[in-house]
Amino acid sequence: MRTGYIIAFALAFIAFAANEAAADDMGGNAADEASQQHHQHHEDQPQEGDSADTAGGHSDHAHHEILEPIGVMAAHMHPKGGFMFSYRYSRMRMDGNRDGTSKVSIDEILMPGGSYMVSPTDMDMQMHMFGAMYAPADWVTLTAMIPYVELSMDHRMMNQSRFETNSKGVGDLRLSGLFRFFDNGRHSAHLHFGLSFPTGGIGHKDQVPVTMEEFRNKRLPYPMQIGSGTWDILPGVTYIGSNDWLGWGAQVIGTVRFGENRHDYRLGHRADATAWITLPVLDWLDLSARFVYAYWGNIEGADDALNPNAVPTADPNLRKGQRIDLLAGLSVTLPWDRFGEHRFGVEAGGPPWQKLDGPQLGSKWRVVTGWQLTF
Ligand SMILES: [Cu+2]
Repeated sequence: MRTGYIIAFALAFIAFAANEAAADDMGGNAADEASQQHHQHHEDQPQEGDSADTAGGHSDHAHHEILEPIGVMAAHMHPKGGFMFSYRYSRMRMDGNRDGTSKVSIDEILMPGGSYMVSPTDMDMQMHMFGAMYAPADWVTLTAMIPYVELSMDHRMMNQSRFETNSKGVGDLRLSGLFRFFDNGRHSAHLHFGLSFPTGGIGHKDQVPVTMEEFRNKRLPYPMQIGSGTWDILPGVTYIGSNDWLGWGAQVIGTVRFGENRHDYRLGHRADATAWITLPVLDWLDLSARFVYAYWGNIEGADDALNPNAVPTADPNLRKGQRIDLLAGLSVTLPWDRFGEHRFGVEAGGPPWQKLDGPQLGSKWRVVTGWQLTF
């Protein structure tokens, strides 16, 4: 299946990159002082703090040395006074409709075979996520994240003609506190208490058909809106562990929404669970494999500006779903230490399984790349 190809491709790319890197290492020219230092951090146990250098800002990065895959948010903490800035670009491709675990064809959705005038066919979701982390104390790290989202959805109508709608804008600001409640060097765990602010727009409009021939600038259906419109709380827990040659972790985060937004609905609650392993293969290169499970509920209430009989995306009861994604990743710690520590990561994969209250667009693949700067 296509998912298999994506994962195989990602693994082949990783193997190729690792091979190139190993060849480089043998040449000896890439192994400068700084990267040697990093190598030791990788190999050492977190608490050993072995050299004078590590007594500075970098020492407590022990927790940082085998880092989580780039797509995982807030899975590590920082030592007191530590800062991090990050930027992630992610993209998800959705293609084809599903109901339950099976595919549904356009002809089964559109009249006369089905009951709708319009059906979505595919969708492209892009997100630019800006993040910051700061640790006022060793046991607490504060995080802020704000996304800029671009959405594009293709449709087909009963008369077989096609149209596309687009929306873009700043999404919901998320502020979280991470509180460590366990740490023995090899294993640590923290709780998340987060709040999502309704900074993202829920009134995005574009040209949509009101009849087969006439288009008007109208409010877009739920999946084309950028924000939730409600204040949401984000409770969670993360566990991370490592031994001398492997890192691993798991995280569960909920999104619990309250009240109703100004368009008289609230999005379904969410649960996101993930588990990963990270293998440091070189002093500057980590490979990762990750399992992701996501659940999201149906919408409560309804936006009166939308007609759920015209298109499935406007039906608040056709939003619920569950999905498993398998992702392969790599992350590179860049050798410049002067302005903090730079790390670049990529993660990609797709869903071997998804179950949707449909017809609803299914996910095909996703990729996230990111850059992190730690002080
Ligand atoms: Cu960080």
